[in-house]
Amino acid sequence: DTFYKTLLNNISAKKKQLAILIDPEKFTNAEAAVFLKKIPNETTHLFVGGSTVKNGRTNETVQVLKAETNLPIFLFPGDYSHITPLADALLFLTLLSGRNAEYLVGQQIKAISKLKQTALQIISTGYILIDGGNNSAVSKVTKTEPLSQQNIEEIVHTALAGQYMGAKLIYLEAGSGAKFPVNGAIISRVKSTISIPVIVGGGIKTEAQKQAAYRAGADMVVMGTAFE
Ligand code: 1GP
Repeated sequence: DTFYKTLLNNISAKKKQLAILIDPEKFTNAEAAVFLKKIPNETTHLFVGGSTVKNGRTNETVQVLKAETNLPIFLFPGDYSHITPLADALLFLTLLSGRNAEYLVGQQIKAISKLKQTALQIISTGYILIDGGNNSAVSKVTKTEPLSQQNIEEIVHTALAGQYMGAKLIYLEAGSGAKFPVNGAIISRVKSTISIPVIVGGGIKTEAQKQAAYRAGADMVVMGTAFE
């Protein structure tokens, strides 16, 4: 679990972490080197994933990226079929905001036969979908409703339940391309309540939005659309 330990060490050292999310469906192999030059210098992680990715495309994307960068590559799968052994770690997501058993535990069980053949470091992640003002792909694919940004208590309780269930990370997700990101009041309440790292993503497009998320307590910010 060296990648998780590094993440915790960064937090102890007060180093804010930035993951750039690459959606294999929107990524051109030939432009990998150019893409990697464009992303911010302070990038600490690459996440690879999307809600709908064609068979084999994640594998190919990770392979191309691996040849060009030493940044750790974390899988952020929309479906168990996206898992590839070529990445470094897997965010083993459970969609705690929803009540669809398939995304709470079904996909996770389907993933096991793939994981047996890999050395992927597996990081249990409580994934909480929060309303970002658009009909997110996550919501459509999983057939679940996001939690309202007004209902901070529900979000905080969901995050703490995730921690008690054994999650090593909590991911507050407004959905890719969200109109508005998870607000700072939510991030800071979650951060002050739980004792595991908080990742925040969805709709963060500007430096100011990124800094606001960090100030509120995000240990890691995820940006995708801004660099597509
Ligand atoms: C989506 O949190 C990520 O799963 C990133 O969202 O594409 O809006 O940056 P954006």
